[in-house]
Amino acid sequence: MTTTAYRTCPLCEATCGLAIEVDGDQVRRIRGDRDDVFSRGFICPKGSVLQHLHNDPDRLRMPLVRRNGSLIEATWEEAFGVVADRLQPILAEHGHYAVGVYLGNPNVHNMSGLIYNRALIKTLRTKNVFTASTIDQMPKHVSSGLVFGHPDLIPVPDLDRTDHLLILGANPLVSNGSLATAPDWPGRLAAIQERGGKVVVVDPRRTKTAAAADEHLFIRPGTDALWLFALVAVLFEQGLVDPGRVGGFLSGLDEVAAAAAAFNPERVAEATGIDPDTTRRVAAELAAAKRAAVYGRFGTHTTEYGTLAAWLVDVLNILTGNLDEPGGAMFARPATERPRAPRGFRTGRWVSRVQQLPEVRGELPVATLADEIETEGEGQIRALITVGGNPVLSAPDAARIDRALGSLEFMVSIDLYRNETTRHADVILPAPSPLDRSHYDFAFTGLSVRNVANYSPPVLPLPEGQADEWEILLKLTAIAGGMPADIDIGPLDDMVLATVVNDAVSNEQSPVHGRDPDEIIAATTGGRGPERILDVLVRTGPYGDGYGADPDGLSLEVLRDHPHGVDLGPLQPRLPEALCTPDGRIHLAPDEIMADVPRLEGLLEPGGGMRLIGRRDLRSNNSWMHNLDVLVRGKDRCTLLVHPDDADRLGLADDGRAVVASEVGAVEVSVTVTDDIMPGVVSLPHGWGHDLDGVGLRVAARRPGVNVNLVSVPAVDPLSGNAALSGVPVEVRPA
Ligand SMILES: Nc1nc2c(c(=O)[nH]1)N[C@H]1C(S)=C(S)[C@@H](COP(=O)(O)OP(=O)(O)OC[C@H]3O[C@@H](n4cnc5c(=O)[nH]c(N)nc54)[C@H](O)[C@@H]3O)O[C@H]1N2
Ligand SMILES: Nc1nc2c(c(=O)[nH]1)N[C@H]1C(S)=C(S)[C@@H](COP(=O)(O)OP(=O)(O)OC[C@H]3O[C@@H](n4cnc5c(=O)[nH]c(N)nc54)[C@H](O)[C@@H]3O)O[C@H]1N2
Ligand code: SF4
Ligand SMILES: [Mo]
Repeated sequence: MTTTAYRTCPLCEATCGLAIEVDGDQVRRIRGDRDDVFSRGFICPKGSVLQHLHNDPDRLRMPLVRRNGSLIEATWEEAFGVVADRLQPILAEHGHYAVGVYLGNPNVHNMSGLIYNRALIKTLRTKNVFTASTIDQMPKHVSSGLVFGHPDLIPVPDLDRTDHLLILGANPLVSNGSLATAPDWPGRLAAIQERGGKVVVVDPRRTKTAAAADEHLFIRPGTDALWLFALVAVLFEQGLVDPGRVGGFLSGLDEVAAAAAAFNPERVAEATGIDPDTTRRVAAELAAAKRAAVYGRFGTHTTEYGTLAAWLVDVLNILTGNLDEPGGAMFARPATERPRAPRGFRTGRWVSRVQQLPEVRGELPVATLADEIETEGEGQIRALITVGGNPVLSAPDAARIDRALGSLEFMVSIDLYRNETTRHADVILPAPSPLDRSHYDFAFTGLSVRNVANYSPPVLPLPEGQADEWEILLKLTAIAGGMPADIDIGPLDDMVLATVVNDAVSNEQSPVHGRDPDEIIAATTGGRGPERILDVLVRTGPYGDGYGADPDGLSLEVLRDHPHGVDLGPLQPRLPEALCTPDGRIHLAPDEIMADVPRLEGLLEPGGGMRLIGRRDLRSNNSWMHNLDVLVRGKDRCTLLVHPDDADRLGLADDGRAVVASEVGAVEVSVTVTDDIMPGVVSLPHGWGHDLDGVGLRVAARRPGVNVNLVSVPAVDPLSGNAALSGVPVEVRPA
């Protein structure tokens, strides 16, 4: 008998609802869920083939343990036993910092990761915590932290009500969006145009999004901060600054005006490649639009000036009166939001040992992970725990990371695969398939262009003997805390729950403030694991039932009764109440950021030479999904895009071979000559390079592609520690 299960897709930030036809333990078909309150049937090629991931014979179903150099299948008991035997002596002898942690991107798409990684890190008490955030969006957290007081107060473009959208460094028609959760970007952007609005895209490549937009401007990679500053300068110069309602709680306007004056459109033209008249017109159109939003993403953030650019996007939204207004840039209000104290935000509470790079949100830059493993001395990383990630393909100077991981005394990974990174592990603990676990988007409901809440139970039961990911994480937590490997983790999970409940009852702004924690725990549903924590978070959240306070409010039970999600309506203005700065004001000109502005002067002198940027493909997802034949078949997608003028000058031919070399490494690739890319810039996608020894990805190995991060340099944005993956200086020559 075929039944239909409803499940939010966990692969990317769009959070599409899937309708999954199941027959026994077999998935027959996956379609977009037309009744999903947010995605309304939208789906991309990846979501529709999740069953291929589920059925992939290379996906790990048993733990692997290294014996005599090879990774071989073992029981869970054996695997956890090895972890305890190897990890505990390292902790005892070398202390907490000797164990590092790397958390990959899939953790933010996973309830277990989002709740239980914290317990592991707290128990380890290591400062050597690295996540995919510092090869991605960390600059936005820093600018939001400094301007609004909390790193998660990230404004999103109100796509469904705006009349004018200026997009920089994002290609949502392919990526399906990031830091702006919206299933069906293609439909939502087309709707802006249909209602008479305008979409402008600024990108060194004519992407699918750029091609669909009303206007596309080529920009020299890495120079967004200069150009955004020029827009700010025009607004002040032309008297177009009008912050509107937020002007009542805004500081720093004069400092920004003074700083912007140095970056007028004429001065930045050569470096950015955008002529002054165009810059002035774009600024004027932005100011004139009734409801406008500026949105900057991956390409804007992953440069050495990422925080400045992230900040300037918010500055523009504020100066044009579009912050916190319908149709502008607004703040989501997720159903699991916790009350936040107005404590403000700071970074650098500790620094990395080798390069002295500041911690941000308790994390150090992935770009310095290899330094911390390879440099001897007190605090050196000797053991590493990786959870769902692949730094050997995703982090800069990948060859060095690969070497460094090979030199560790001990490594344990939780992953679906023996990938380029986990092949270095001594123990790999298999995470369940996405169809075997439940789902709720704690992270992306906070970045959503509409407030929704959507819980999905597992589509298929966890196979006999497979541990759920939260159980694996709690077991590692117990081992990190010095407990024996065979310990019952139940009581530990009860402690995790108790912490969440105690936080709620002790918070004055919580609807359960002052209530008896035991009474709350007794009334909580969901069983052990993340569900009951979700129940507490939703019920004590802004739309919750408050355990009786609002009988019509949300709870896990209500979410279970709504398999297509609960629509909580369009975004609402949230300022000044939501601000977390100690003085309750928006800090338009934070000291840390103003002190970084002079560094931009160095960017005004355009250096010669070629610049390397990345690109995404609809059928890829970072370094994974390349093992699914349905997604990778067809022509090679890991090719170097080169402009015809550059091809002529450099002696490169379409379909010919080229070498791309940087300070740290070189790769050889096939060339695609196209005028979709601007002169002086070449593009290569990331996540490829599956031809390394010991990788258990047989389909991917047949079309390995090359690892672009063998060429990416480990330079960082100093304020956020984020890697400068976009605009890498390279030399390109015929192979
Ligand atoms: N299909 C698919 N979807 C994905 C992913 C995937 O791998 N495949 N990955 C997911 C993840 S983890 C993320 S973070 C999101 C990212 O999603 P997006 O933020 O949309 O990122 P990209 O698609 O990489 O688009 C970045 C754009 O920036 C441009 N660019 C490069 N340098 C510069 C610059 O200096 N200035 C400007 N203005 N533009 C520049 C590039 O040409 C590119 O078009 O995508 C997610 N969705
Ligand atoms: N040059 C360049 N480099 C980039 C980028 C770029 O555009 N250009 N993009 C960057 C970005 S935005 C990101 S987010 C990073 C991503 O970098 P990472 O997070 O390091 O790598 P991913 O490819 O996302 O990790 C995929 C691994 O997670 C595993 N996995 C999937 N689901 C689960 C799960 O539920 N549990 C567990 N335990 N494991 C799971 C998969 O099996 C796979 O092996 O790469 C960055 N690197
Ligand atoms: S757009 Fe993202 S969330 Fe939607 S189906 Fe595709 S991968 Fe899944
Ligand atoms: Mo990402």
